[in-house]
Amino acid sequence: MGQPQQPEGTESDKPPLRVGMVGYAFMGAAHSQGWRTVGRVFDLPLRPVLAAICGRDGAAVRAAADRLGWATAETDWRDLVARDDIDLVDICTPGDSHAEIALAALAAGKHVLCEKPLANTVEEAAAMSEAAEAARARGQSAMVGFNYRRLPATAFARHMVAEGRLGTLRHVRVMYLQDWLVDPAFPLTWRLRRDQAGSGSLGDLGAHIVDLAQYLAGERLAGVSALTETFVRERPLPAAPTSGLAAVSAAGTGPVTVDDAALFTGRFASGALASFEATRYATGRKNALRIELNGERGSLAFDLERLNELYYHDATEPGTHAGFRRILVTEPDHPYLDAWWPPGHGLGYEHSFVHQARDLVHAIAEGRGPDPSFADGLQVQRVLAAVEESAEKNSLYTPVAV
Ligand code: SOE
Repeated sequence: MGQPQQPEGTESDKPPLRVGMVGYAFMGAAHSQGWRTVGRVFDLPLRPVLAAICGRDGAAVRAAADRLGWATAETDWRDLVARDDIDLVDICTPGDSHAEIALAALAAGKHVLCEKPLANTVEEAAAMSEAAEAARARGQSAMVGFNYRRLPATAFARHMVAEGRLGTLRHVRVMYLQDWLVDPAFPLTWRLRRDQAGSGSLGDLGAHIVDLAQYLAGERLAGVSALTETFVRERPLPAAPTSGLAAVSAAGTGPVTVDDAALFTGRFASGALASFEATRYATGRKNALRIELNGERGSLAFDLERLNELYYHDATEPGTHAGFRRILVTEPDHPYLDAWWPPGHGLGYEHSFVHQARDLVHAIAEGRGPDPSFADGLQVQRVLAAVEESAEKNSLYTPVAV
C-alpha cells in the first residue's frame, strides 16, 4: 500500500466523525466495509467512528454490529437520530423509509448519506432535496450513494471526457444487466414490491446508469422514450426477511408490482443520444454495468465485470494505427489509487464504498456540498418518473421535468 503523508500528531488526535447506520443487509455490509476501511487507507481530515448500527430485530442487529464492526446497536432509527454522539446518519434501508429517516436526521443536525435511489417518488425526493439545501446553510452535508462514480476507471473516464478527449459527444450507450430473477420460483422479496422499492430494475439498476451516464457525459437528459415489462407477474412469498439477493420461499404467492426490465432512449441537452437497458433477466450476466461513449474525437468503454479496465479509441490517430486500446486503471496517478496497491494490483466492487466514504468525509470537513447531492438524486428520480410516464403512454417522448 502507498504511504500517505502522516499529519502532525496521531490518528486519534483528529476530530471524530461518528457514524450511525440504519440497515445491515447487502448495502449495510458494503457501507460498513467503506467506513471501516477508509481511515486506514486514506489520510482523512476526520476520523470515522462506527458508532451505532440500527435494525428492528434486536438479536440480529447486535449480531450485525459484532460482525460488521459497530460499537453499539439500536432497534429504532428515531433513537439513533436522537443521539448526541452521532454526527452522520447513513441510510441503507429499502426506499420506502429513506425520506422519513433523512428528513428527521437533517432536522436533528446530522450529515446524511442515503443509498440510491434517493427515494421512491419524486415528491419524497423533492422534500429531501429541499431539506438538504436548508441544512447546507447550517453546514450539513447530504450525499446520495451513487457508488459507481467512485471507481478509479469511471472517475478517470469522467476526467478524460472533461479534458475533451472525446470531443463533441454523439452517443452514450449503457446497460446494467443482472440475472438473479430468471427463476420464476425466486420469492417476492421487497425489491419486487412497489410499496417498498418504488420500482423494480428501473430504480435499482436504472438509477445507477442514469447517474453514471449523466456524470460521464457531464450533462443531463432532456427527455426519454421508454418500454418497461414485468415478465413474471406472480411469485412465491418469501419465508423470512431477506438479506442481499438470496431468498427462500414460503407457501402462497403474491403479485409482482414493479418492472422486471426497463429499456429507454434519451436525448441529452447538447443533442447527444443515449440508450439504456436495466434488467434482472439477462441470463449469465451477474453485475454487468456496461457503458460506451462515442464522440467526434474518440470513444470510451467500461464494463463493471472488468472494473480495473477502460477502453479508449483515439479517433484523431491515423486509421492504420487507431483502435480501442486497454488502459489498465491501476496507476498511482489514477483517481484514488495513490493510497492503494502498486500498479496492476487491481481494486474491486467494495472499494467504491471506501472511496464514497472518503469523498464524503472531505466534503464535510471542507464545508463543501457533496457530489452527488440530494438535488442530483432528485434529478435522477425525475428521469425515472419520465421513464415510467413514457412507458405508460406507450413510448411517447417525455420531457424530463426541471
Ligand atoms: C441489486 O440489484 C444490487 O445490489 C443493487 O441494489 C445495487 O445498487 C448494485 O450495486 C448491485 O446490485
